Amino acid sequence: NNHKSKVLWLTGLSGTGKSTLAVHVERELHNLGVKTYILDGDNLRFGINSDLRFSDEDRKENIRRIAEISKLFVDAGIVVLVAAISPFSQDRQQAREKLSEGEFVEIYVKCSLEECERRDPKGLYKKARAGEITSFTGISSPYEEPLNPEIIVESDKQSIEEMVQQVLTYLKANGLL
Ligand code: GGZ
Repeated sequence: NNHKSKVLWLTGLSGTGKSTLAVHVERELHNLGVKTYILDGDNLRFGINSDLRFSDEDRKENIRRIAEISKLFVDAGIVVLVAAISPFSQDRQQAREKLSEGEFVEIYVKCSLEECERRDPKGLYKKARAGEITSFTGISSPYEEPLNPEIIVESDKQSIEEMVQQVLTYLKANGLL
């Protein structure tokens, strides 16, 4: 087992740039010769999680499965980047507890709701405001902010390069790279 394998768990509202940050961090890790795999909540919902919707229960099950899959990849010696809203503290905590100490790095990709709504890349906030989508995170479904994440990046204040460097600096400083 590669001692460097771990999960970088990106949590935050829809439209904060979790997936984008995951792709950019992955690129840097590749350059350092690190094997990685991205588990994107939105993508997994087309395959393994296609039976799940957005009720609290389904989100809980979504996160449980993503955490279990992450663990398999970590066992295989791979650095996993998870990009999922993962709105509930308890579910993120349970994901953390499936892994060993230091193997779970929670990254809060923070961004104001106003800015996420302004970006609205898929028009989902607009639909949520119009009531065409129910249980939408930040509008009609809760997002519980991480109280003690390993890393907080602010995508409405920092550039993508700054956020990537912050993540890499954290990993190096903590002997995880
Ligand atoms: C939140 C929704 C919803 C509702 C569709 N609430 O920004 P996106 O579009 O590309 O990614 C979001 C994705 C959220 O899936 P996750 O698996 O990450 O969610 S969770 O961790 O809460 O289980 C969003 C889209 O799905 N989407 N409907 N109602 N996001």
